[in-house]
Amino acid sequence: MTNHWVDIKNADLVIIMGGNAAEAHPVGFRWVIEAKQTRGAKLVVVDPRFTRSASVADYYAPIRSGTDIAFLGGVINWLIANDKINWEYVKSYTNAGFIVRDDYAFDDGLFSGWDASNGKYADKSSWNYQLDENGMARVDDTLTDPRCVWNLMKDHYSRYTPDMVSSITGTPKDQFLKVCEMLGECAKRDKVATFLYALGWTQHSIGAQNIRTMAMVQTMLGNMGMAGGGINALRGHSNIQGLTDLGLLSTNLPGYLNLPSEKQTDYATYITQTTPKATRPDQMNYWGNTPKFFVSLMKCWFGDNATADNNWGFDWLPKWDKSYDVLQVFELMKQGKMNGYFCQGFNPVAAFPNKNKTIAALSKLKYLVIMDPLATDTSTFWQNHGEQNDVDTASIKTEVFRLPTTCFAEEDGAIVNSGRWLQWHWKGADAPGEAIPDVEIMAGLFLKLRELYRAEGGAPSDPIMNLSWKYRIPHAPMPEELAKELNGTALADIPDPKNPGQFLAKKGEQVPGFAVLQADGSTASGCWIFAGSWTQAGNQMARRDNADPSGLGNTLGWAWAWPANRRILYNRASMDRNGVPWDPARSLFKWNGEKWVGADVPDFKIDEPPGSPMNPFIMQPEGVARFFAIDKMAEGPFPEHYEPMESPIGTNPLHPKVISNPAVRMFKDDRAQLGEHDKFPYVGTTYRLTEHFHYWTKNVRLNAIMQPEQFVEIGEALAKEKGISHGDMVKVSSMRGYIKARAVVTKRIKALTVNGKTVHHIGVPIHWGYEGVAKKGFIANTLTPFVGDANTQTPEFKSFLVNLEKA
Ligand SMILES: Nc1nc2c(c(=O)[nH]1)N[C@H]1C(S)=C(S)[C@@H](COP(=O)(O)OP(=O)(O)OC[C@H]3O[C@@H](n4cnc5c(=O)[nH]c(N)nc54)[C@H](O)[C@@H]3O)O[C@H]1N2
Ligand SMILES: Nc1nc2c(c(=O)[nH]1)N[C@H]1C(S)=C(S)[C@@H](COP(=O)(O)OP(=O)(O)OC[C@H]3O[C@@H](n4cnc5c(=O)[nH]c(N)nc54)[C@H](O)[C@@H]3O)O[C@H]1N2
Ligand SMILES: [Mo]
Repeated sequence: MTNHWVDIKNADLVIIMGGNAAEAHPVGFRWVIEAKQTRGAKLVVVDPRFTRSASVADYYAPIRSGTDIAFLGGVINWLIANDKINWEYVKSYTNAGFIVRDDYAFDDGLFSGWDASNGKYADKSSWNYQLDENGMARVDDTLTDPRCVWNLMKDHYSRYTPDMVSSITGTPKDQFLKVCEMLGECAKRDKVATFLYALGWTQHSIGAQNIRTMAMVQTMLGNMGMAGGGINALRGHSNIQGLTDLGLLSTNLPGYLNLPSEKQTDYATYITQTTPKATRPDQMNYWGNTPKFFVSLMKCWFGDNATADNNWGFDWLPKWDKSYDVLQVFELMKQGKMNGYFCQGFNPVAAFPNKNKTIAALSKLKYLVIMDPLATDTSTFWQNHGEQNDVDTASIKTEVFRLPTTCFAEEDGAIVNSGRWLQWHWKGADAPGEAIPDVEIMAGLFLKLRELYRAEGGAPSDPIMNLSWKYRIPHAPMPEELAKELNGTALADIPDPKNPGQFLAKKGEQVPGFAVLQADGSTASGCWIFAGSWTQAGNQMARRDNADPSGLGNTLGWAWAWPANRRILYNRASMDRNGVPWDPARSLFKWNGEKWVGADVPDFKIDEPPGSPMNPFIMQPEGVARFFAIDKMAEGPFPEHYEPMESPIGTNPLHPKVISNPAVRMFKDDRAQLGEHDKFPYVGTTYRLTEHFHYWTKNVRLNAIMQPEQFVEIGEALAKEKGISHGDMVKVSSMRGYIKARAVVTKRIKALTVNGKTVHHIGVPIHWGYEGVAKKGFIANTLTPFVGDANTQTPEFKSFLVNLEKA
């Protein structure tokens, strides 16, 4: 979230699109109700299904799954055509006026740089600004240059007319226009909208671009940096925010630093390529500090062994040749290229697409280690469970080890919530039986490996032998020790450059924040964005002061938020260039003559006076929000509507030659397993229910009683056409396999008219399987295709093709 849970109460308009917060985030959803009750905010829900969120909405519009870029691209077109823009914001704080290179082009579904022979965007250099002789981007503040971002954007989305939008999305035109009008109101300075989204947007082959399109709308309206605004990803698992913060994605290091690639063979190349240079004068360009964060990380990991002479241990880091996302890993496993797999708090048989492929892949392993408090469907994948998992046990040689772990309620620690708040918690009970914390299992494994390397040698041993391991009990590092390490310490006295003779931190002290981190090895920090969470003043995450002087809900004394305890990101953009808030009722700061003071921690130099040319989007080298995303995204600088990989219409009304996302990565066998709409005419979409949490609450009798068995939701029109009644058993099949389930015939899913054709959705909740106390069921992911978003590789769980029969 750019903002945070409580801040939702400050919105005038809440759009839930690409999520179902009432069901999946019922506790946080209270702030939506708070906004409705205390300020008369309106709630709009756009979803293929009339959900529990929709049931309390002021306005609901249906949409075909996988077509939100068409919808929001249409919103962009409508906002421009109807002049519903916060112009001063757009001109001051965005790249609207930046001039794009002459060789950038878009034609018939493809952007410039497409290499037809390789089926790739081999060269993205044209997706960039024109630079002057000093390397600064050229800008036309009047927005008249035909090559400026604004005019290219206007042109790009002019194709997204209300009729085209309705034809692609199936949203009736009047309903689409109603949402445009409600959003258009929020171009006013004192009206702010927030978008709440989750998997309904991310689980698509164009997922990341769904989110970009919304960010563009919010930027046009001037809602970024505002209390009650922003783009708000409602995260899933408890602490999944912490997972990405700590760099558990395969090409990341902690704090969103890049892991070096195999092309960056030496430190100088890596650090130069990953440290951006400002592309406009006088900008903060915060990532310019990358060397400080990187060196501090290496000092945390390798301690005294990391020195300037050995480039802080750069050679000990793995270098990636490709992304090792879970799709990639299971593909390699299926190809027999992996011996072992550690499965920690993950139930891939149930959770990952194309269950039959997952089973085939696991069957190729020599060993599988399950670290989990429970028996999962993955831990017994080798058992024949009848029709639900019809495997030949005798032919599977995989040895399975089960290591019982504790769960979060049985240990102390911090959890990072969607609003980036690190909240410390204390264990509620001791773990039963032989369960031990994950950390102890990993520590034990490390110590054993190091012992083996010590005794026997062998390459590559350096990363393990050089790791710093200074915990009081080596086989059981304490959560407190780990938390302090993530914050970081001064390894020498750190002089204060502004006050000679004084120090920002003394040797051995916890650093007060990331501004103190150094690139010369005199500081260590395990995750620079967490610096400030455990300072000399103690554990900031355990703070529980909910005083809220501004009434905006920022409660700066409650827990601690990264970065720097800031609650609303880009908050300098809540004011005009002269420091006047766009909306006095949402004022976050005042300039007191020396610095900014107020209801949040400034996302800006605290002593940079009003009127300065420094822009508020400090993480960008040009300091502004991007409508045009320079050379970053896989499929283009402007989001474009592409059909799901399995399209119910088999064409793209905008450009029939390029139907689906051309930049997706698909493995050969999986492409052969894509279905066509003549055989699989219905849109399958998967989702969760309040009564279950994924695949583990089926072990809990009460949850199992509330939602005992797999069902699928079917609209009345389709049920009638197929002669299916409420409660019948049905078979739902895709190119990957089939499931059997009970039919729930509902008014909540309506047929949509798409490109002149009737399209039906079939809703498939995801929670059952063959383990647990709930009724044994099929695994929903038997149906889903093995393809991910082109940027993130999040699987396309939300839109695929199925057929339906009475069982
Ligand atoms: N009770 C409960 N709560 C949970 C979980 C749980 O298992 N149980 N899981 C947690 C986790 S890990 C996560 S990630 C979150 C997920 O939170 P959500 O994303 O909110 O949950 P989902 O039910 O997967 O799907 C959201 C909605 O997206 C809609 N949708 C599908 N396709 C599209 C589309 O193309 N466009 C639009 N606009 N909408 C679409 C679906 O109809 C569905 O209503 O929930 C978390 N909360
Ligand atoms: N078709 C379809 N598939 C989906 C989705 C969808 O919407 N549609 N959603 C996807 C999403 S967003 C998610 S997040 C995944 C969820 O997929 P998983 O993460 O695989 O699902 P969970 O059942 O939450 O499994 C987590 C496991 O962690 C264990 N666990 C709990 N606490 C601890 C702990 O402290 N330590 C260890 N080691 N284990 C612990 C639990 O017992 C459980 O078995 O499913 C994905 N799959
Ligand atoms: Mo999730």
